[in-house]
Amino acid sequence: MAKKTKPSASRGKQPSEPGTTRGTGGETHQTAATPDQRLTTNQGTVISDNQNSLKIGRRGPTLLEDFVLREKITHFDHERIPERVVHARGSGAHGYFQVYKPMSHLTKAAFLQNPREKTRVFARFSTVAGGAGSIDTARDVRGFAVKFYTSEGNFDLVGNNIPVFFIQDAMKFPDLVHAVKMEPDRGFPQAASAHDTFWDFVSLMPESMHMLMWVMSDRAIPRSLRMMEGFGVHTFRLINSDGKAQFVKFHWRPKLGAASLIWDEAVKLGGADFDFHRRDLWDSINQGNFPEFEFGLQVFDEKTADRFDFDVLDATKLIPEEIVPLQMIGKMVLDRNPDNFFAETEQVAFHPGHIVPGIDFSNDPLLQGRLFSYLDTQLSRLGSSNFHEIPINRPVCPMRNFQRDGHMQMMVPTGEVAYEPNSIAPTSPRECPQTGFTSFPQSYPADDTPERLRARAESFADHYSQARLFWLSMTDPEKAHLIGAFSFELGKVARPAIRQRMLGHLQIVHENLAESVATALGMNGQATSITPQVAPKTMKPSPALSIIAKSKPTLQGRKVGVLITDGTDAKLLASLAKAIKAEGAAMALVAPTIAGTILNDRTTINADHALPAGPSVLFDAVLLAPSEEGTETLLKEAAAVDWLRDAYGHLKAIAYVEAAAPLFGKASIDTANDAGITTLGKGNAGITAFLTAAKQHRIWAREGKVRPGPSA
Ligand code: HDE
Repeated sequence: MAKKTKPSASRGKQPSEPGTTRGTGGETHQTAATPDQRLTTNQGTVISDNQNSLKIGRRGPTLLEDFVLREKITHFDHERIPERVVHARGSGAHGYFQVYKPMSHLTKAAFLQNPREKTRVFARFSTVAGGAGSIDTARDVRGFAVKFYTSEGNFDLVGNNIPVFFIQDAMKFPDLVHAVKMEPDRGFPQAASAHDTFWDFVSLMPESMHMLMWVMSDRAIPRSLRMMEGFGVHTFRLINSDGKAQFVKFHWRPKLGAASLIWDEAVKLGGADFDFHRRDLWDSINQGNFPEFEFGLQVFDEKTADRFDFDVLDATKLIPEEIVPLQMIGKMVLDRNPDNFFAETEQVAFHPGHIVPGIDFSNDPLLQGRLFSYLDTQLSRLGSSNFHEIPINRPVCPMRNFQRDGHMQMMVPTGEVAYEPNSIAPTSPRECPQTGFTSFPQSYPADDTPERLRARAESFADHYSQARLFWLSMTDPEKAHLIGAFSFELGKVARPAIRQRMLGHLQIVHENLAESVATALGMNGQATSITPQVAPKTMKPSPALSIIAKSKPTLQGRKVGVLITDGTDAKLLASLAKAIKAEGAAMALVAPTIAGTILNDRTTINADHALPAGPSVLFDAVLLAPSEEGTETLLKEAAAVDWLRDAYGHLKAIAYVEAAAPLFGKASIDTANDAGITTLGKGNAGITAFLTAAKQHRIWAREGKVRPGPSA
């Protein structure tokens, strides 16, 4: 039965926004103020009503004829493209790269010659295991991919924040990824290596041991994408204009220093702010605090490579900086957020095979496999061999050849010639032996057998020496975190045999590590006996591998959270804001309500977070500045007690006004003998003491009090 509705008299009434009216069903209509603002279909036809489909009568069926609706829904239905098989969750930023001085002695690559030239870049940071919608703070390797739009073509340095990898041969990559991803029958766990299939696989792959040390270390839970190192991982070549080639390892070093989360903090951040890293990168660029990374090289010749007791073609090995020092040759500054996440961050197509003259590959069998995989993957993700025409992928230098047609061809080539050699288009593209890319004329190794075979070089067989080197190079807190991480992850493994096998490997890496993990699991004496192919050597520790040993006191790029209530001292807040800003850090206010906190001078301010939405995990250091009455309320509030308790447990610098003292009792925190807990009296001395403590990043001496697990 048709129900009659009167055309409403209300259209044009109750506008809540300029240009806003209500339709007959009460729906909101916003109309264009200028011709330029008019909404159109993809064919440019101006749309009169974007709220209602075309029907017969107001309550009748929708017409197939409604091309506006059909176009809109069809486009929507096809909005998703396949996410990346790995590295699906990523955050990108535009920026530039600048070399410090000409590098012509090492390479003829044009973008490494002129210190005055800024080469545009697009960087994408990612987690590896989780899907596109997974959390940022998972324990995982981070992708660190940079596309340099150079005057000689795009150069993609597709690296990670860890200098080594799980496997030595591309043949094993699908197995590794299948093992770490969600188990295929149940579809979980998401973005986590703490499950049976991952540990089953790696415990059968001794070559993974070195990488496992890194992914169980603090490196796998970075504090910020702006605070992690980056590595090209493989050995590459640099070639100068005389044809002289040297080996090279590429490195990135963050200007803010490398820093990590505490595992419990990472877990809680997963709930408090799913997008913790993405938001941090976005906000810092938006605020003009541009993330900066120095670009470094480890350059060595073949003779030096031959002297190492590991193979430089093996991606599970690194070259200690103490043996081949890093030379910093330039910097990357990320100064612009993407305009559109999908068009840029999602569609950017990295490929280690995007290379320019002056740089070349090595025979690393992992790299060789990658040279196939990335092009192939772009075809399935972006759906066309014309993916290089998408704006984010387009080179900025001239690009011309005879490739034609294909899905979504964006270019309109002219002329009758699409081949060469040709005689009828003498100005059409031709090859150039002088400036064109020529592969390094590597001679075949004299000591190898020139037969076709499937085999692994014996020089790849030492799987434990560098894992031990990593352990020995860590500070005590880092060792404790490694024990904690192995214990956590293996504790999630249901099958005892897998845990026992891993304990067997850890015993070869270092007995202290193995014993501590076994104790934490309650499995002392249960390690499977494993005989290594090559007995590990004890190498000289490399302090460069430790984050904590290299950490410098600074608050730059960090965030201080201040808990306030009605009656908080306005003068104190003003002095704090000034002092924190002077350190290059940011201050965020947390209050029981987001709006309307009345300070002791009767001014009203708005907080950045309401207490339930602003847990202390969001901050690097915290300060409690409630009034006495405010403290009375906070004492009854679990979120306030957790705020303090978590900051303490996460080893943060904490300062408080005297009125807040009862909160420490409620949180069972002993304020005595803790260099990270300071009081704020009158004057600035308290603020200075707090900031000095906060610049240490973490109060490591406290850790034994809050996590007295098996010690290293
Ligand atoms: Fe990747 N990797 N990978 N990978 N990888 C991909 O390419 C692959 C490896 C890395 O932000 C995929 O476009 C194989 C090492 C980063 O878009 C895929 C092997 C390193 C990114 C692929 C490796 C990396 C990827 C998935 C072993 C550190 C994200 C989607 C032979 C040096 C780039 C895509 C971005 C992405 C294959 C090993 C880094 C499937 C076969 C080692 C940073 O092509």
